[in-house]
Amino acid sequence: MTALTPAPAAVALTSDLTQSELFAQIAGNASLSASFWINIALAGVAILLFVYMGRNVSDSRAKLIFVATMMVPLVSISSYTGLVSGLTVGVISVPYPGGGSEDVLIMWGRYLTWALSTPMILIALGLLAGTNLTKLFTAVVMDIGMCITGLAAALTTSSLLLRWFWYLLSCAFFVAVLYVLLVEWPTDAREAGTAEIFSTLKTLTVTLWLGYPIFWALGSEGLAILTTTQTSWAYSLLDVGAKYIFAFLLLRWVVANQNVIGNIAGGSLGSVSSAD
Ligand code: RET
Repeated sequence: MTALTPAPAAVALTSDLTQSELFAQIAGNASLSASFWINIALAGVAILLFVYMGRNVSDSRAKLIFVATMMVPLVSISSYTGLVSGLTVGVISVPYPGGGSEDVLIMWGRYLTWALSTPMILIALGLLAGTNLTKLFTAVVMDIGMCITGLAAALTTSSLLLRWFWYLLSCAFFVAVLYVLLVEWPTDAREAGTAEIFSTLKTLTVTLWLGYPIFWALGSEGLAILTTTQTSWAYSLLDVGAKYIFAFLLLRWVVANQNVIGNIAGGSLGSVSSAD
């Protein structure tokens, strides 16, 4: 039983906390915990809803879009379980500009799991736009680059300058993703006959995704204008729109327009539809 009992929440924030102490820190902060639990609950509802919505999908491209989109709440529920259990959070000493440092709770699991969930969002969008393999590959690898360098920014403790250098590198990867989303795929979607829904999802995605680097910069891992709890809520709320609302709008359209999806030629990805 003692192994299951959390350590007292009053333990000070230091970089040598055990997993149970981290768990207790999180459990002791009702608002921070709620920012995690709300996503576990929403991801659970989304998974069940999407399985139900996809019950009659028969077109193979539509099925592939479903699988990619289903992965988003599946990764999310795993990601937030990692955060709430103290497994994927840690305390690091973030250096100050003038020397010295402050111990900050970081949610590094978020960046790690984004490297799995965001490519799924892009694969779903690319399939919807009927893009080719080159552009899909470009968007996905640039996106993974963005997440991993974002993780590096959050974990670097040796130098404040290098933390922000990682941040800039991550932004550079992000610009490539934005280019594909804003310039390449709208043209592809016009040809595929999916321009209208693509445009809605693109606007939702680009707007919400821009919030992540902004809140990183303002948050506890960046300029510390926001507290850890406020930063966590910002990410959690962005997640609600960028994952569940995005996925619902996409899948609802796919179910109703399987004939359009089935007719997408899709450049070098054309075989997706004909391989069945
Ligand atoms: C970081 C910090 C470094 C600079 C940039 C970032 C961008 C993050 C983005 C995250 C999107 C996450 C989503 C998750 C859904 O599961 C890593 C915050 C550019 C765009 C949509």
